[in-house]
Amino acid sequence: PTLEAAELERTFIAIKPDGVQRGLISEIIHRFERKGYKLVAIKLLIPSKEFAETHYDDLRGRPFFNGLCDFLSSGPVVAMVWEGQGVIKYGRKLIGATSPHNSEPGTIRGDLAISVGRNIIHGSDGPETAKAEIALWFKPEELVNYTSNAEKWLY
Ligand code: FUP
Repeated sequence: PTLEAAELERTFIAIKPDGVQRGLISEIIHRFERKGYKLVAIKLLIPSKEFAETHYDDLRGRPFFNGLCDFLSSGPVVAMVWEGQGVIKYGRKLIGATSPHNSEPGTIRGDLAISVGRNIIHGSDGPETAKAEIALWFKPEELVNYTSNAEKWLY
């Protein structure tokens, strides 16, 4: 694909409060960075409970919904947008299965987490979700346009 086309793929990634409090921010960012993806937005914030409920809107009605939203709003979250060829699907691969019981060693959850309710990271599960989550968490002007020198080797 052309550089222009490749640039269009973006995903929303969040390091949840357990990941932040366990000191795993740099470890997680490192894994996306060294793969070759490009960070285009990042901020630290404590989401409100209501915001967490909006983020997880599709899980409303599930038995773990309330606890999940309490957890996401319990402390600082690192919200990010990562860009690159195939970043949505491959980002999920880097993250690993939802339950750390099933996630393979070598994945973020497989290497760093043990419980589904404390699985340290979120990643958009498809193009539509990615678009909606980026729009929910970031204002358009918070997405930074820049060229990284590494791109000429990766695209
Ligand atoms: P994922 O996309 O991998 O984050 O997984 P889901 O969207 O299915 O679930 C969102 C979050 O709900 C998970 F990260 C953890 C939580 N969850 C539970 O606590 N219990 C469950 O049985 C399933 C999900």
